[in-house]
Amino acid sequence: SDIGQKLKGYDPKSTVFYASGRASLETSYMYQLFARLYGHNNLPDSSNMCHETTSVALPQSIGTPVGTVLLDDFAATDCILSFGQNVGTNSPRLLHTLQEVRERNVPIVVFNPLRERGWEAFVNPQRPGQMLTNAPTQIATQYHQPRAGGDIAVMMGIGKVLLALDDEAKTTGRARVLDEAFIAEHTQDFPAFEARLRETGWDEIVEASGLPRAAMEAAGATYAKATATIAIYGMGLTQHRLGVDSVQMLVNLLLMRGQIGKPGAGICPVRGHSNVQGQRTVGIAEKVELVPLDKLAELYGFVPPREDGMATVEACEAIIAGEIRAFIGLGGNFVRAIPERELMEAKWGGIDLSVQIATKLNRCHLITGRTSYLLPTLVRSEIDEQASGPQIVTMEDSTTCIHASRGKWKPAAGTLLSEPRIVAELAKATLAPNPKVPWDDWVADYGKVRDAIEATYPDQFERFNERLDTPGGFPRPVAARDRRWETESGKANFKLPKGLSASFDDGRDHGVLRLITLRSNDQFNTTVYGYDDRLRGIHGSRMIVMMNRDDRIRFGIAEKGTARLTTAVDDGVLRSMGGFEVIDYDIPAGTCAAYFPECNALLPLWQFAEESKTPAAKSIPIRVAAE
Ligand SMILES: Nc1nc2c(c(=O)[nH]1)N[C@H]1C(S)=C(S)[C@@H](COP(=O)(O)OP(=O)(O)OC[C@H]3O[C@@H](n4cnc5c(=O)[nH]c(N)nc54)[C@H](O)[C@@H]3O)O[C@H]1N2
Ligand SMILES: Nc1nc2c(c(=O)[nH]1)N[C@H]1C(S)=C(S)[C@@H](COP(=O)(O)OP(=O)(O)OC[C@H]3O[C@@H](n4cnc5c(=O)[nH]c(N)nc54)[C@H](O)[C@@H]3O)O[C@H]1N2
Ligand SMILES: [Mo]
Repeated sequence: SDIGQKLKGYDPKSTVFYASGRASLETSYMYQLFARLYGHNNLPDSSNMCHETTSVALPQSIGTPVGTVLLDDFAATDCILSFGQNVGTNSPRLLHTLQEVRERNVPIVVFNPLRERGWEAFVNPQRPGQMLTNAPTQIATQYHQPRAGGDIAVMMGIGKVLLALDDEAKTTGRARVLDEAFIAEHTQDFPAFEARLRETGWDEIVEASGLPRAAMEAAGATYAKATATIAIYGMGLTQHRLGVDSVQMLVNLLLMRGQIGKPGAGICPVRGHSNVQGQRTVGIAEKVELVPLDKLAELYGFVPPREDGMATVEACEAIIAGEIRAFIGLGGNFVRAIPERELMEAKWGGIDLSVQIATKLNRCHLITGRTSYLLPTLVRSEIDEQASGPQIVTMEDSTTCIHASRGKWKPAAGTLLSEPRIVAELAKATLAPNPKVPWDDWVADYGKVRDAIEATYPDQFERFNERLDTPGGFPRPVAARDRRWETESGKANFKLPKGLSASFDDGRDHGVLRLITLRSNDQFNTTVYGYDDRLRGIHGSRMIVMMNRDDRIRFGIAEKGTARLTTAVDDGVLRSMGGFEVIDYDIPAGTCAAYFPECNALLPLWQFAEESKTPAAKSIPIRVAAE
């Protein structure tokens, strides 16, 4: 109630309600409604730092903010292309699916600057036979190592290869490589895209991609033979200056061959948090166009705020400017996950009220506002007992399937409140009573929240409560899957990339490297469990820079020597960290890699993807000096 008292005293627009991607659909729905009843759309979430690029790119291209692939499609595919995703470390369950795909001898073509072990060989711990013989499944059948931010060029190269093979097929009368019928019926702007492919020279492509032409020819030839192709991608595409263009280029490649909206094919962004996609689906979004505000107004009898709220980068800017009075974090570790760590930590004290709803202590909880609350909550595996009995919560996965989850364990403490309960109590303490918003009934029976979600999104959540127990979850409808394109043109759009390099413009300054920040298997985002990166063979420390040997020698650093990294931008701010051990790694010259979140002090807040504002964490311009 103290929190409610304080919130009542602020201008709602000077407060921020952050969400990490874990809260259930039920909690998320209640949380966004709380924010709007209170009077703002400042609902940044972790996806602003993650797949926001996807949420901007895909609607322009194919009219949906989410991927089009279902798990079943993997059983029907005969080719997989993967860009900028590290399956072994970050999505080991998908590795099991890929193992099955490989057992059908399907080619998997991987593009990643680093040689990631998880893509190379996999021994399935759930298959005792394989553990005994120790004969790993080879996952990637082709492995190409472009420079960081080189993917647009790579995909231009592959597109050129497809055109050349198609020209050849036309003259020899062999089967066409392009799906002409699909292009004519379903797409727009192919001629402009084709012209761009033809006029872009191989020299530029080789230079910007960091790959030899033969690599793109090999990948293109494999893709040209396939009948059903899935394109997988992760942070290696989304976290770049031209991240949106990179994702759209991948869609272009699929459209050329009609690979969207048929079994075994499609675009597959691999998400991180368990419900990060679902939170968006039920209204945690700062952009009002993504939210059915009229429906909320009608259901709950209020006037929702109509102007866009702050996403993560804008929230950081406002905190730096001292404009934010209160910050509520529904999970997550905001201060550690965002760029510009030094300045953000220093400015956090200017926030009057800081509230964290969390299952685990994290560093963010030690950095406090003038008044701070840490509200511990149940974790999903714990039994959530409410007035109507034990409760179920739901989530949406990367393939738009809705899953139910029931807690199994006795809660860590009898006094722990559930997330929906905490959100309801905060809302009740802050807002004037509104008989149309039955917070207590919702908490007593989460099924009633699901009814409210269904009432708000009738097309998406038809018969929500009835379908909870569908094995494998039930899919939300995605129009592009049925080749319905909810774009302005009513077609799928070929989009022209703004440049060949997705990274910053380095003006060919060979003193500046592109620093990729990435994860190890022994961490979940900002929670670091241990200092071993088993899959990369790195042990005992995370203050490591993985560097090409020639670069290391060029910078005069001894083998396993120490170095200082300094961000190479002229904005008057010194961002510099020492004490990194430099190790020789299989990575292209000009690109190096180190761990997130340790390196976030090096990432300028204004270095983000155009349009989506996803921080460009996959190429920080840095200079390296021996220490
Ligand atoms: N164990 C574990 N699992 C996790 C997480 C975790 O922290 N730990 N985090 C979760 C979350 S929130 C997310 S979003 C996902 C993230 O999963 P991923 O999308 O796999 O993210 P990253 O580990 O950041 O690494 C991306 C990969 O892209 C490569 N890469 C970097 N730059 C480029 C580039 O320019 N081009 C190409 N082609 N590749 C590039 C890197 O070498 C790396 O292998 O994982 C989720 N799963
Ligand atoms: N440099 C750099 N920066 C990055 C990235 C990068 O690759 N490089 N990746 C970005 C990405 S992809 C992401 S998603 C963000 C991650 O940003 P966040 O989502 O903010 O960070 P997490 O570490 O996932 O948050 C974990 C905390 O959430 C709480 N928590 C866990 N489960 C629950 C739950 O069920 N309920 C509640 N209430 N709390 C819970 C715990 O207290 C835990 O400490 O970081 C981004 N930042
Ligand atoms: Mo993420």
